[in-house]
Amino acid sequence: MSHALSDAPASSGALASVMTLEQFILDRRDRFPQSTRAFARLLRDVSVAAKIINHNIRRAGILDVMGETGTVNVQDEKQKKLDEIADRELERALRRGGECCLIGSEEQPETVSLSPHGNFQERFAVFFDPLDGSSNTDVNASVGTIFSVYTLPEDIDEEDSLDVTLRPGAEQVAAGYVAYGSSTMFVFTTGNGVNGFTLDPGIGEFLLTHPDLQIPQERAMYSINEADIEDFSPKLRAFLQWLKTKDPDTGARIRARYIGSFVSDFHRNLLTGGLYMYPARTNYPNGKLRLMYEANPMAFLVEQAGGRASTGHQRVLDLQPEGVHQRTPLFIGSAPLVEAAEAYLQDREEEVPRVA
Ligand code: AHM
Ligand code: MG
Repeated sequence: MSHALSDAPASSGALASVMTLEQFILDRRDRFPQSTRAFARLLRDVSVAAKIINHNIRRAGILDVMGETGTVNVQDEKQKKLDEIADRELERALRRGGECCLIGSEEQPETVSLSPHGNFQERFAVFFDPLDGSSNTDVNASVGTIFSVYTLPEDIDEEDSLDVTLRPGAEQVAAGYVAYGSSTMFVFTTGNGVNGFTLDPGIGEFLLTHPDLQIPQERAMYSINEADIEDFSPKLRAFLQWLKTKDPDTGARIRARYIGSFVSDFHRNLLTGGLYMYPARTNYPNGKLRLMYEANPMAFLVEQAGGRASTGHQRVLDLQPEGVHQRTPLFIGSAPLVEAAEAYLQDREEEVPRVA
């Protein structure tokens, strides 16, 4: 895979030719649907929060920030100290920036209204999962931050703000994630392709390393928690069986990878090709992942990278949200694999595309 950065050590002169995230945002501002100063600042604010969260994660083993806080979030999940730190840093960065008027976070029961204090034409709502896969932090596995950005109409007032911000994912103006893995990456879209930046810890800047990302269409990887197979529908089980069948001509077979950290699983599949699934299960008819700050932003990204995202029955980005913490089944990744899953779930097996 060829990326913009050469093998040169991070501190060498080779960096002079590499674009930082900040330069990229300024240079490409005219190509963003929202070409305003506020939008550029908003992206900058999220990236600054990402650096602070990264700093805390990298030092988690030495600071007292591992483990649980003793509280649960609105979804009855035990909160980790790092969840709280990430949530606080994102909210703080967006408040300080002054261009965001509403946030919705996995860690907060309701959307929170912020008073924008900048003199900007546009106002934004940002939905985020501050630290996705946080149960992985105690075992030193990778985690991520996911964010989704909408523009708000100028004339909304406090009472109707919640309803107007719950818009289908197709109306997002930007979305992205930060993967805190063996390196830290900031990957985002503004509806004009997907670009990935890697944090150079030496200079504290995100550098463009993965320009114009496109998801390979091969069936390289599949990711699902197969321990739940007894709770899956017979159609889904039949699909999984198809997925694991060797290619009759080449003998090639798919590999399974499941970290249990959506950002990490998604990021790997984006680079290698593959399919991530969190389906409906017997006791969870809507699966586990949340629409507004997990499924929607990743669906926007994957479509921009030439992939597909589906509930198994419809395009994720067309769902009309009913609540900020609403869940949805999710099949996301290389388009032919998602189409194959849809064909099985909708009893159209004869339409399953051939996937090399
Ligand atoms: P979280 O947002 O509370 O961390 O939950 C979402 C995570 C995903 O990152 C991951 O893919 C999934 O939950 C794993 O769930 P399971 O353990 O059921 O496979
Ligand atoms: Mg999550």
